[in-house]
Amino acid sequence: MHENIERIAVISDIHGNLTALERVLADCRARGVTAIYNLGDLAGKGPDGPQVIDRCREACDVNIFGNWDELMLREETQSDSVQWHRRRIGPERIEWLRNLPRSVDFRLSGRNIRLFHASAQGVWNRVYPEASHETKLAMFQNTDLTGYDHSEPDVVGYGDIHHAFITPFFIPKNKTLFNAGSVGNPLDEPRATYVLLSGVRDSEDWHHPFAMQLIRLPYDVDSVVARAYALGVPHADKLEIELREAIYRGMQKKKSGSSFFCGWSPIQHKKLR
Ligand SMILES: [Mn+2]
Repeated sequence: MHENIERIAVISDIHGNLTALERVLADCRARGVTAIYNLGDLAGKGPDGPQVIDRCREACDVNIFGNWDELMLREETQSDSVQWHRRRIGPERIEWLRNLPRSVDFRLSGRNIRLFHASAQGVWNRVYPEASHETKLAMFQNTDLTGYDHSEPDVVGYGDIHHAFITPFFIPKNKTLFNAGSVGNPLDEPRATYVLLSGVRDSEDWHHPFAMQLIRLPYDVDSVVARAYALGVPHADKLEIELREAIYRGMQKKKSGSSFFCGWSPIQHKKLR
């Protein structure tokens, strides 16, 4: 066992779910996590945006700007739902969101690691798990969003799609793309999800230990759903199905009465996550 191993939690897409965030932070403490990187979308959708922002400011070493963070900046938005979340967050937190970094780079066991919200092209450029190899390779390029100060990364991590994966490429074999999933609004399975990286910080040596791990945590969904209805969160009924069943709201179809039907199709995930 190398003595300088750091454990870095990569979390994303908390979306106002403080209960799920606290579950993840407790797990980080239990695992001896040494740094937490948050890839954005702190508020929106869930009930506790202000509390989540305040908690992340204190608990996360880095917070990165996501597409919902960009929505929170829009004073003139026509969306009642976005306005509801903006009002709750208030101007001081909105200014803090505005100034968050768009991308971050660091070294771990000889690898260049890069983290951003959605892609190297921008917070509204979404890359799905079934995207082409060419699209996935573009995630490793230096762009205006990532800046040009660092060499191109070996490992890229992102959030945005609420669907976790870790994919070491076949060609080129020294690249790995991963998605941290979503802490507070997971749409792959209804558990708070994050990725844990471990390795030696600032090391240039590829032979140092390196690991990537996907972590899924059950949490108290009932209390979050109850709070969403009590506060009058917009589209609380759709949020409930997302939290309980990991079915994205754009894919929920109402049948007779209150039962819902889901068909999974990549063509359908076009709306805001
Ligand atoms: Mn999101």
